[in-house]
Amino acid sequence: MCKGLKIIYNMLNDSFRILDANLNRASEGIRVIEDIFRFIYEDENISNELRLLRHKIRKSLKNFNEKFLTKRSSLFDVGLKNSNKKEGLDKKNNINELIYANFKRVEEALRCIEENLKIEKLHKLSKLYEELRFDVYNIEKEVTIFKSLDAKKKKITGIYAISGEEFSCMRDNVYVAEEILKAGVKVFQYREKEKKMLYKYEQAKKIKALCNKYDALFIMNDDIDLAILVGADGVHIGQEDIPIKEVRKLVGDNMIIGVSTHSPKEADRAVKEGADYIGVGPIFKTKTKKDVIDPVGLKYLDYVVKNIKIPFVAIGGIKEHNILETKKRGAKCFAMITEIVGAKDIQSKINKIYNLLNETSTHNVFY
Ligand code: 3NM
Repeated sequence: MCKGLKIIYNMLNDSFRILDANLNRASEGIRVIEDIFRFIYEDENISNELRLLRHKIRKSLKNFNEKFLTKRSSLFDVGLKNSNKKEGLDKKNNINELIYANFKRVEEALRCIEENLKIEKLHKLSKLYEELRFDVYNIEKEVTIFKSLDAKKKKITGIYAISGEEFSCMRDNVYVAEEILKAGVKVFQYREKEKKMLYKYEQAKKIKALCNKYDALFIMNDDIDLAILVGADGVHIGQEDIPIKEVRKLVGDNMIIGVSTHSPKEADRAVKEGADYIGVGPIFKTKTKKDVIDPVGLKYLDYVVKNIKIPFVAIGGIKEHNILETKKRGAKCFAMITEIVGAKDIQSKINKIYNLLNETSTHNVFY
């Protein structure tokens, strides 16, 4: 068909060419995000939600497939010329940009379908597309929360420092925290069991600001109210604290939740209940925790390395002289109180530990 005839032919034809283009646009856009969550983040929930949505979209208009194909006219698409002209403008620099752009593409496509179905008097289908568009808005929010938690979880590596003013050789927690952060530690947990609330609140606020300055995570032990007040990145709870799902209700979607565990059963339960990471200990003997059980040793760590798929932190009696034993067994994150806060020169203690960890790695995995 010559070009002139083609134009007239298309003008005489309804919205089916638009519907066809946007159907492809929507499902291809979903596929891009779906594959990122399937193959990069390996997240079963989000990739499956996207897969189901893609199928729903394809299925909803499948009766029109033949009509779509007869109206398709890709070679005469004036948009293709324009798209080829703006070479470079469509660059994506990272996965986040790719995800963002494709969500917008999908939302726009669904709106186009919704509006054009109205012209075709397919009102029921149009309503369905409105619903699908809202489903996408919702998945987009889930994805944003997922990425924010994922970025936090990725920082659970190397040294995980915990406060303990009574072991800090008369130094205040805020001073100790800054020494730790200056040395490059990326996770700091504020843990003070005996201190008054106001004292903890004041210190936590200052240390949270320091964590922001040094780009580190600030985790609050036990006190969910303080965690919320100071805008902590996470909260860490024990076996006898309120259940994870209730904590989640209080702290919202954006905080990671860590749970102390001491046995395979506790680890499995914490994962099932939605913990973002677990503490695994006590690996060695420790006097720091008042109500702590006898060391569970490296055997429990072996179980976790083999069976637990969320980040975990080895804890309890970890020192410069025994940290490599835990590392050899597969731990990647090491929590310490006394070894660090009790060191005369905190920065040099941390440097020595990082050197040890890095010397025994094929590349610098730790700061
Ligand atoms: N939790 P240190 S052991 C806070 O096994 C804490 O869950 C533990 O202190 C657990 O590094 C522990 O001084 C104390 O031994 C860790």
